[in-house]
Amino acid sequence: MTGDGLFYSNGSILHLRALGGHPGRSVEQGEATDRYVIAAYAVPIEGDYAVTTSSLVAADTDCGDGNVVHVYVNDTLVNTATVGNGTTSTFDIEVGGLAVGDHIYVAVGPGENDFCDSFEWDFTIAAAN
Ligand SMILES: [Ca+2]
Repeated sequence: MTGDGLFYSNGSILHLRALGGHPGRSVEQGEATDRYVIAAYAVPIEGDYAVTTSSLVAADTDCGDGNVVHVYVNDTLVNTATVGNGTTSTFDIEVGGLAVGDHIYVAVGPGENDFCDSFEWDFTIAAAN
């Protein structure tokens, strides 16, 4: 994964890096929708896929309510994990057979607010071909 230093135009610090990031603001904070950071993976070879060895740490324990993780296959939500402030959760899921060009999205959102929502994460998109 590449790409960092993206800053949200309303002054929030939404950004995503290979090993962590920070979501944007929430509906409760006046946004039209909760602002997620999203990693997208295009399936290169038909086969069975899974998200494995996943972890998300809501790393900043100073304040806030933690984070929310959603895993989508194309437009279908297949897994959700809530990660309380200062805790770690997994979001492993076997997503089954996918075709070339299908996408797996892993999205991290703010929950009720984006206060102290810096997170650390890791996961693998595994193919059982
Ligand atoms: Ca939060």
